[in-house]
Amino acid sequence: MRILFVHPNYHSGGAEIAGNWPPSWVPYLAGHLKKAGFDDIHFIDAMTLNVSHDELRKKFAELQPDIIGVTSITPSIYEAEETLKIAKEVVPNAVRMLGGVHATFMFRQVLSEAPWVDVIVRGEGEEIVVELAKCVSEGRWPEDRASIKGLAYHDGAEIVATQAAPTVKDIDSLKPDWSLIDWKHYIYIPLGVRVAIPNMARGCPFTCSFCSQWKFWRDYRVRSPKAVVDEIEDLVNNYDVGFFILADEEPTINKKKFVEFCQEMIDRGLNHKVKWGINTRVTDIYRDRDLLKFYREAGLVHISLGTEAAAQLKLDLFNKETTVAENKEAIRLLREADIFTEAQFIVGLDNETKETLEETFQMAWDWQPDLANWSMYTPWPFTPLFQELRDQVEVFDFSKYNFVTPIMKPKALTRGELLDGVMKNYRRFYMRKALFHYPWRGTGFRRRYLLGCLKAFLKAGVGRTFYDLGKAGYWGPQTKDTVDFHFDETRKIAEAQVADWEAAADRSRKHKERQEALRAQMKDRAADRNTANFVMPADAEDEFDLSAETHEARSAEHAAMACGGGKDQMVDAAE
Ligand code: B12
Ligand code: SF4
Repeated sequence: MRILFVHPNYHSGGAEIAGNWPPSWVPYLAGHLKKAGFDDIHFIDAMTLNVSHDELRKKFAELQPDIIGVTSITPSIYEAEETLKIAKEVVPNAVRMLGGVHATFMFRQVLSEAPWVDVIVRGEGEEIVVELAKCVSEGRWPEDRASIKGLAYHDGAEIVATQAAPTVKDIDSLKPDWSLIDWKHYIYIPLGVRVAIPNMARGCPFTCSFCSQWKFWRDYRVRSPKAVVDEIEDLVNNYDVGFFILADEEPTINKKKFVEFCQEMIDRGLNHKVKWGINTRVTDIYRDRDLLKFYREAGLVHISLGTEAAAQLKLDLFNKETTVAENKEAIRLLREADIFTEAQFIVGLDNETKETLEETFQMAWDWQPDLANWSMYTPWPFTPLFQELRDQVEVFDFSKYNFVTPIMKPKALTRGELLDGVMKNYRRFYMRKALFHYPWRGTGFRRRYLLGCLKAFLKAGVGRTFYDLGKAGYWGPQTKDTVDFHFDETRKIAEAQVADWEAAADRSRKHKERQEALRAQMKDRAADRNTANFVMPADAEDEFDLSAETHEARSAEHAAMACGGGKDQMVDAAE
């Protein structure tokens, strides 16, 4: 049976300016499928190779797959739908399957607007896709689809979802197959070497209100550091990979495992063959201040920090549990350890003004990270912050939900002014860095890396792909009043399907609410007992139950608090 995966051809001139990146979802799914005996797997990276719809038609006809699987993040959803529409035209008998975060939470809207999608795989795909492939290959599709957890599909006129599948509990069963990647295309521009995105841990115990990732992955799980280093050894020795980033939301949460991972990289001499980067939280840098040089020795050269917002007000709104002062200190510590820092700011909320944008610039310059990013706040419809702000959201054209287009309009600024303010920050920051810092910082690796980053920026700037500026018609401050983001105003919002999707943090919160309600009740009862007519109610015992569910919630709360306590994290509890 032949399976074809397609990464949709969507571009938005943000993170991709640093090079072409191989999509990890394909090796991770393919690894599981191959273990189950499905080895006729093909992959088209329509994004990297800029494959047109006509070319896709040809390739589909040539390959004649039995199943076509496409991924979807929010901004790529329409292109993903379009890709499967082409599949319906060209290979109508292939099962058309869609996965990824957007389809997971917005399956009703997606299946309504793209009825040619046969099935949506919700959440982590490895185990579900194997069940699905077996069902198809044994001729049980679609009759038996209701027995597979984690699917959504049309059943006649209705859209139905089967029970949510559990997360991949045996996380060490992940054995990605990177052989499907055509490596010559994937070069990290700053270093001019091949790049990969392995995944060590899944999930995040924090609950930042703007973020969709903690909810998507649900439970925090980390792979055995040795197994991840085996994977990296394979990437380095067999595919000549010279740089990687961990796909993880926050790989340092579990300090013990992260240290083991670094030690293993050093013990196998991989630190001299490959350099790497991570995204992580400021609090972990703080916590690990004495280990940063050791991390650097293990090859960790680049850390992107979710400093998020300059003003403490925003950090609180985002539920970040960090302070502005900690952000500055974290960057200083990283500089001291010779690790490149990238500070990320989120801008573009309702209360953004010229002054607050200026503040983020001043803050960035004061902190002196090597790189700074200003991302537009993007209201993923399945996040808590969206629920709070939904009355202010006017644009539901998801293709523009990409961190670079101003989706929200601040009260005091037009969208053009917001974009212009952000560009002003970029221009000032990188001009000064280019003139006064990058060429003069050190002589070896550091200088080469910084100049490489500058090269990537210049390449995107000259090609006007950076921030989609070409598409929006932004050519500098003089065009701020004429920029056009081409929002498709016919697109409307639909409810996200999050009710059946409980993350550990949700369970923990519910448990806390129950406990508080219980305490309040006990207080009331105590007050009642002091009155003459008190009678013990028949259901009193139930209210004090210590059922399995309560117990599970308690453990979840413990784990979440242990990892998510900001400065007070207990490092080993997440194991
Ligand atoms: C690496 C990365 C990139 C890389 C590489 C992207 C690529 N080619 O794959 C680069 C730097 C290019 C990039 C660019 C962008 N990214 Co990005 N990226 C990530 C990051 C850090 C890791 C993604 C990853 O590899 N995860 C590991 C794999 C294994 O997980 P996965 O892709 O989710 O796949 C699993 C499941 O979703 C499911 N699944 C997924 N697809 C399918 C398909 C089928 C058929 C099935 C059955 C299952 C399935 O099964 C997989 C295995 O369990 C994530 C954050 C994160 N930690 O996940 C952000 C993230 C995905 N990016 C995001 C965004 C917005 C972007 C950009 C728009 C930003 C920009 N303007 O530059 C672009 C869009 C590029 C594009 N066209 O895809 C957002 C998406 C949010 C959302 N709600 O949609 C994320 C979540 C970051 C965030 N903070 O919110 N990104
Ligand atoms: S730390 Fe916050 S922003 Fe980062 S993945 Fe976790 S919840 Fe999302």
